[in-house]
Amino acid sequence: DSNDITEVQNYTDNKYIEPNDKLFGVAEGKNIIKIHLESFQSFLIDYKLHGEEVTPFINSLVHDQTNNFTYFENFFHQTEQGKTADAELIMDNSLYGLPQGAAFVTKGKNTYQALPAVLKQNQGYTSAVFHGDGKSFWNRDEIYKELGIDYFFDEAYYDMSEDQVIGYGLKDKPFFKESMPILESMEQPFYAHFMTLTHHHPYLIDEEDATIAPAETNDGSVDRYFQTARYLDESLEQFFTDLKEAGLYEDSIIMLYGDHYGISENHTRALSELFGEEVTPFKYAELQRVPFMIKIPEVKGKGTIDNYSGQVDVMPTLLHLLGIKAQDYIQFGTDLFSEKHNGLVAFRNGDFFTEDYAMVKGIFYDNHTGEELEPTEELENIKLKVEHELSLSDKVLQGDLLRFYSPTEKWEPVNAKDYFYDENQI
Ligand code: GP9
Ligand code: MN
Repeated sequence: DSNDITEVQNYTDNKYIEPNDKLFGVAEGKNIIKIHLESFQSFLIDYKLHGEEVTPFINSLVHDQTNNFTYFENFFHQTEQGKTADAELIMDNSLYGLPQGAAFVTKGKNTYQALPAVLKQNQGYTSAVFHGDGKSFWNRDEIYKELGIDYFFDEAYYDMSEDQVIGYGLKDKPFFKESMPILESMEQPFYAHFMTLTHHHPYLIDEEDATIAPAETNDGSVDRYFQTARYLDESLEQFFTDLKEAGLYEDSIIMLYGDHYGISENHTRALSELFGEEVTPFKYAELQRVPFMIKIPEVKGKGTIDNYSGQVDVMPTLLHLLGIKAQDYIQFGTDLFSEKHNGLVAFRNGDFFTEDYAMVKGIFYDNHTGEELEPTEELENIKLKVEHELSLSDKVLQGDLLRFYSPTEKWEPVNAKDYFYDENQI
């Protein structure tokens, strides 16, 4: 009830961290292009297989300062069973996913105050999701309406001929190619989310699309993981070229993120072989880093930033870049660019990382040496804080508490009935 939302609001209000003055509002009204790198883990960056870079284009975004990207090297995914859907939920709401199942499915009719709606109401943004799969996967065609997403371009908008499809759906290269004319016709400013698919378990790839040899661990999906990552990298390069040609590159915020791990804990034998060291539970937890990269128009890239952070931090960061105070909204994350950014990264199972410590499967570690630590009061307190924060986020979803919250005086609750994805939308 409304007491619960007050408890949550007090918590998030207290956790709120002031923006970095130099960046607050710098990107007001700019187009936002958000690119989902399916199953992409940070260890791929700069990784060399057979002496070759696997993802040379993404590496160049990280290292070539003239690209003006900022790369967060200690950014973690925070997803659970909802996988892609959890990543979407977390990043567009700054809430955690649920401990079991996918909130996208079980809480698909809740009230949300999600980024697409916030951007529309504050600065007149049009929002769209592009994805070469069926619209009902993860219940997207229902929950997107509650999130206030204006357009959803699913497989019905693409040429799904046999040679263009593999695994779950449309291959990434035709996906980006065919998305361009739709993007160009969109009303600006837009918030456009591109969700890739080819680099997805079990990492199937047609011979003509494979430009790097597989790894040689004898674990087929691990071996192919590098080939589909390369294909994704190439598709991204092509997309950036097309964005530049269309005049949509320079003046847009461009954001790339990995949604969750691609190699599960069932494959630690192969991973240990690849890394030449035993992939212990602590090491496996360290591998839950996914990339987060952002380019902001007219702002020089800051290179690589080592702040500990997670997907929950993305929405407050974007709000602040656009000049919207995140404090007005229920947000569990904090602005990545804030000098006092909160570096406690909570995982859905209660484990965590901080700059100095980690808890993995309930055991504490020194994050610098990887050595196990005896429990101390400090560590137990961090653990309790994480539990508390997750439980408050759960209350929001379980009790549908945003029904009782109005972020600003002008806020208009989203009405799912105003959204249609079934007809020809453009
Ligand atoms: C399906 C795609 C994959 O549309 O988003 O979801 P995942 O299996 O990664 O959660
Ligand atoms: Mn996914």
